[in-house]
Amino acid sequence: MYEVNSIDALEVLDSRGNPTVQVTVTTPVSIGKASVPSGASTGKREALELRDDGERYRGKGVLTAVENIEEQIAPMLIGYDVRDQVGIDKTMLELDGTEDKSSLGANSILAVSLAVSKAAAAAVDLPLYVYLGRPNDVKLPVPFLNVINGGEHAGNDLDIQEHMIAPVGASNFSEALRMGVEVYHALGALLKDRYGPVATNVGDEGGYAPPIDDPIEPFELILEAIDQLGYTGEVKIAVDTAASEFYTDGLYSFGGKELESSEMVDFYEMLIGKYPIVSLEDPLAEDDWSGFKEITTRIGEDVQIVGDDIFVSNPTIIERGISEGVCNAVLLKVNQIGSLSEALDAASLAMSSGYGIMVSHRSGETTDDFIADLSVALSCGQIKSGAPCRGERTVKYNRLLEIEKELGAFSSYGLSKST
Ligand code: 2PG
Ligand code: MG
Repeated sequence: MYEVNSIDALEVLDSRGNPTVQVTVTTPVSIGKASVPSGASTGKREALELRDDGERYRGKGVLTAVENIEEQIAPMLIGYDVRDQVGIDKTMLELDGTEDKSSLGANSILAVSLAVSKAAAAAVDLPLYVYLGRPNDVKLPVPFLNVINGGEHAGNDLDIQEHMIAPVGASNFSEALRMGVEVYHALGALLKDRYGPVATNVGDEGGYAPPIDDPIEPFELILEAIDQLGYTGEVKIAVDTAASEFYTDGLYSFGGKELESSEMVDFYEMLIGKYPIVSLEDPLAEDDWSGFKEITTRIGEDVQIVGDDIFVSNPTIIERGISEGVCNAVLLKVNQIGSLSEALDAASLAMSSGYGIMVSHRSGETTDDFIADLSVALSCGQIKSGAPCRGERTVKYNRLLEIEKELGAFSSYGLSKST
């Protein structure tokens, strides 16, 4: 009843019009379908996303990954019990045999891994967030909504990649989403008023991409939108700088200047003093471990410092971070590590060490809503899935609305205790 009957793979498109892998796993009683996302500002140590190269789809095709699933992974897994997630993932990792999953491709392995978990949840007739989670502790996450895009995700001159709002003062998820959406639209009106309609064009993650280059201006605009609606103190601000993207030879090319690591930390110290900022992700570059250590020591008590490119959701690297006192939270992206079991290991490690966890989408997404259930299963209290705009982003937030309704009085909302 629970054995894998078939595994089918298909090349489909992501939100940027690039190919990605979709997998359907069937058992005699269930179907699980999953597709994998893809990043633009990727960490160097992420598991390898296998692309075909050549002319087709400008080298971005994934037919080799599809073939690897159908010809190597599927024959190996037919007959396995889908409830044995760890065993299935381990079998795929052994078949791949490389550190970075470069033989089969992390996109092949992850697509199967996620589809297996969905087929298992359906087979035992449980919602995915219950199947993956802890039934006596269900928390709906604070949505970190990306409202202004920059960096690699937008065609403007902002160096900071993501300016987000976090409705931490809401009493439940649906209220948080509503408040966030209202701020998003108020901000859109402000931008249109000040810079013309072109300023409301959106970037890869659905946040506005206005023609601004001053790194401070987005914070002023966001704060104005929050205050205008009377949400002062209830809706806070968060940042993903993605600083690896502008770091060369030990210097940060930021806001038209060349800054040393500690000058970047000075900038953040000023920023958190002036604006209601609760979280700073990748404030420094992935190779600047001493800078990360400095920022965690200097302001880690006052603000969440999230490691994305520096940790790449990899338990071994997170372990090093924990032992060196680097960051106090982990960004969790399932495709950075390439299998569900390893992503869950990364989450357990972070949790047991008092580190926060923010479950995250990628800038190239699909309409798969897996991460919504994952965030509730982990009860980690935080998710970022881009702006409340564009279907591949809102599908995750909409799934959380469904989960909240389903849980009724059994759910709680908000940041977890460690954050
Ligand atoms: C990030 C992500 C998602 P990308 O840096 O956190 O917002 O971007 O998927 O391009 O790495
Ligand atoms: Mg990031």
